[in-house]
Amino acid sequence: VTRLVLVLGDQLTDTLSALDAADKSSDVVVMAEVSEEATYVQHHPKKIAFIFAAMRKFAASLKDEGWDVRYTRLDDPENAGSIPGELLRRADETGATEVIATQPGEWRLIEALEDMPLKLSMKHDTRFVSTQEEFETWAEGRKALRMEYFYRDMRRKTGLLMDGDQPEGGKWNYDAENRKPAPDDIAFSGPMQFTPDDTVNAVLDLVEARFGNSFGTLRPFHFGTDQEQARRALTHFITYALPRFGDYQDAMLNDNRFLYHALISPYLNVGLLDPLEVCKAAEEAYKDGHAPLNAVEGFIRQIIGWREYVRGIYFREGPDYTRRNALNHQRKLPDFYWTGDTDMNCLSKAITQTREEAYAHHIQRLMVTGNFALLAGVDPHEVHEWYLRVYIDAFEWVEAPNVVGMSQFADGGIIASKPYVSSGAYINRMSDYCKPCRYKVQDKTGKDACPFNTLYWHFLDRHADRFAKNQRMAQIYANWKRMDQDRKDTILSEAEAFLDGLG
Ligand code: FAD
Ligand code: DLZ
Ligand code: SF4
Repeated sequence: VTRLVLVLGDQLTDTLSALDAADKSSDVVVMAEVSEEATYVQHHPKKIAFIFAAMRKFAASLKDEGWDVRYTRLDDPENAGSIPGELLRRADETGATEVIATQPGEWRLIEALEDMPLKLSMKHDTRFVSTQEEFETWAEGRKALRMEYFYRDMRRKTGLLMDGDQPEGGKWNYDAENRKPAPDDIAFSGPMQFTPDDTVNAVLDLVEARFGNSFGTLRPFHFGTDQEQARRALTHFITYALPRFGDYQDAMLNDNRFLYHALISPYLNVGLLDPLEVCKAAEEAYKDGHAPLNAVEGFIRQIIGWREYVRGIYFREGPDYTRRNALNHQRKLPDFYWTGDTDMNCLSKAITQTREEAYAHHIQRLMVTGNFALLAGVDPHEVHEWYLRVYIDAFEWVEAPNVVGMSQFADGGIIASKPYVSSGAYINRMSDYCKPCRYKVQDKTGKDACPFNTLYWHFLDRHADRFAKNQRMAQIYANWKRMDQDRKDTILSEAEAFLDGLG
């Protein structure tokens, strides 16, 4: 009997568990470009184009391998408009009554599949280093779920950068060596770019016609869209950027959008690159003497540490995670998140770049757009939707813990042990954004004062009940306490006036 094998737009891996469990000679692969997935949030057009183009190429490669693939294009007149709708249509067409699927990376879609009137065989997603079971075992009974300890277990499990049972170089984590401010000269021309081929061009036309009015610039489009291109992008990064990735991981520059970052998260997240393959290639560069330990350890930590850890948290915390709001923040997301139209240069630069590239690196996301939203008290659900929409690598399992947990502290401190907030001084130290800014980062009050400076204290003051007891924030609260009352009043009233101006 024929069964349907579902392959989603972020499951483009030939060793996918659903494909492994299927029989090429009798089962039918179902892939579909559907409006429900393309519009449940209004994604950046580059993100939709990337996924559709990669889906089309992956479907073609499955056909070449002998699979019977039923692929539905967005503009197909028969298109049922949703993943369950397409599965039901294909079930009618083939007589199948059973669907084999790999667990989707979002609760919404897991629930939609479970609600279908077809027998469902849901397989674990095996494209990760850790299993959910392993994560739950690790988390069980712990007071705090700190990434660092989970990461060490993943190092032991994979053997990456291990010297027997000890970490290579004697330390698990070289983060302290990864915080250099941006240098004047960046000796990396940026991530590998690919010229659109016929498949990509056809998708670009479709996306322009259907989603051209969404936030985000579609062309030029340079992302790779198949496994071979993704691997070339990885090799390019390892050869030219990895050696300096560690040093400048947290730096930001007006005139350089990528610094030494890999831009491989889109490829990893849709399955064109395998996390272990990526880490082994980086480890090899260390063993060959091509890249130093702080760079390679920092890079591997992001992938087998953070990436695996946030996934564990997403599935452990359940479907209501994106509605958490521990700090009770209610402000609407300021309009300038959609236009970049603000005098705050750091925000304007990060948002404009996001609109044009569908990409910003970690510190821009955390310490510029995320930091501002948190200081200003924006509703974390609105912040979550913004991130899910605008970044090419945004899928809920990875986006939500980073935004709701790490960046907005809306989960009450499951991921972050203290809120990621800073005044303008941090941004000034790590970037050259402040030089051309209309605000003065050195001014703490007054009409030219950097808004981050007043908002920082406003945040700490309004949440003192929660954070003043936090050991890691004691020094900051002691400074606030020592400040004379007039100065405090000025700071707080200027912050209020600024917030009122946000609407
Ligand atoms: P590099 O800096 O070169 O890092 C290498 C790889 O490490 C990345 O490709 C990524 O796979 C992994 N990685 C690094 N940090 C993280 C992290 N915190 N969580 C998970 N993986 C990580 N990453 C996403 O993949 N999707 C998201 O939607 C996403 N949203 C984010 C939202 C916020 C507020 C923050 C602070 C971070 C978010 N991240 C997200 C993590 C990180 O910013 C991106 O993975 C990274 O910027 C991708 O660019 P890169 O490939 O150049 O990364
Ligand atoms: C993000 C996305 C988009 C834009 N479009 C599709 C689509 O048309 N068909 C599809 O199978 N998947 C798409 N995806 C990816 C899914 O939204 C993703 O699988 C879920 O959000 C779970 O991570
Ligand atoms: Fe951003 Fe303040 Fe620096 Fe301007 S002065 S770029 S607002 S941190």
